[in-house]
Amino acid sequence: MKRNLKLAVASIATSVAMALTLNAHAADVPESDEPIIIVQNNWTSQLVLSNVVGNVLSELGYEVEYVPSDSQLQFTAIANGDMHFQVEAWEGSMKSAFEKAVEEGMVDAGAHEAVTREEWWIPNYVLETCPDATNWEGLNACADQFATAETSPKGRFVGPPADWGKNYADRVNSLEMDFEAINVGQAATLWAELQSAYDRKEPIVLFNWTPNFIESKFEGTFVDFPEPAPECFTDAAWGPNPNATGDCGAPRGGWLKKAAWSGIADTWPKAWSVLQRVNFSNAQIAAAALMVDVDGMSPEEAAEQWAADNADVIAGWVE
Ligand code: TMO
Repeated sequence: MKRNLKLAVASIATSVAMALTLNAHAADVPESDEPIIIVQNNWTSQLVLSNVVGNVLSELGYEVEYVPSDSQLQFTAIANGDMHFQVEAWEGSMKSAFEKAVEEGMVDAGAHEAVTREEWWIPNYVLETCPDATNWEGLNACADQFATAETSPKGRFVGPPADWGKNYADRVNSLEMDFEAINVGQAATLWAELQSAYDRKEPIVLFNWTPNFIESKFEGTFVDFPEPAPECFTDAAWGPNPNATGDCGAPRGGWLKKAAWSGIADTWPKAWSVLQRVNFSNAQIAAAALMVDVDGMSPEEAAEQWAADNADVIAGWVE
C-alpha cells in the first residue's frame, strides 16, 4: 500500500512535469495565489475524483482548498464565486439546480463521457417473488413484500439522503404507489441496508446509481419508471396519472457534468484549460467508488491509487 501510494505520487508528478516542460506558459503558473475551491459532496466517487483533480492542480503549483457542500445549494455558491469547481454534477438529481445556476452565471464546464442513471433499484433475487418488479407497476403490485414495521401496510423505499434533491414522496404520490419513501442520513446506510437484506435474500428496493461500485458486488436491476419529459413536471395531463405532475422517473441515460465559477478562466487560465479537459468514463468512476466502498481506502488514498492507475488520462488533461 505505502509503495503504491509513493508510485502514485511519483507518477502524477511525472505526468505534470512532462506537461509543464511542454508548456511554454508554465512559468506563469499559478497566475494567482488565491486558492481554487473544489466542492466536495457526500458520496465516494465524488470525494475521490475531486481529490484527483485537486492533486493535479496542486502539482501544477495552485493553492487548492476543499469545501463540503450540499449537492443542491452548491450551484448557487459556484455561480457567486464562493466555491469554484464541481467535478460530478448528476442529471438525475441535480438538473434543476444546475440549470437554474447557469441562468445566474454559473458555467456549464462540459459533460463527461460517462452516461449515468439514478433510480430505484432491486437485487435480482427480488424477481423470484415479484417477477415484474423491473418496472414500477409490477413493483407496486408487490408493495406489501417490502413493508416494514415503520411503513406497513405500505412498502418501504429506502431513499437517498435528503440533500440529493429528489423528493421520492412526491413521485410516490403522483404515481399513487403503495410505498413510503424513507430517506437515509448518509450513503453508507444505503449499502448497509442492501447488504443485510442481500445476505438474507429479503425483498428491498433502494436508491442506487451508476456508475457505482454496486455493479461489481451485487446483482441487481434498476426499476423502470416512465421516461421523463419536460411536460412531466408542467402538464398534469402528461403521464400515467392525468391529474398529477411528477409522474415519471429519472433519465435512463443521464449526463454527468462539471460546474465552474465564471471567474476561473481569467483568474487561473492554465487551471481552466486543465479543468475543461477533465473527462471521466463510467469505468473510471466505478473504479473510484470501489476503492473506497469495497477496498476500504480513504478517499485521499484512493485518489493516489486512481492517479497511478490512470497516469495517461491525467497526462492528457495537463498537456
Ligand atoms: C448524486 N448521486 C450520484 C449520489 O446520485
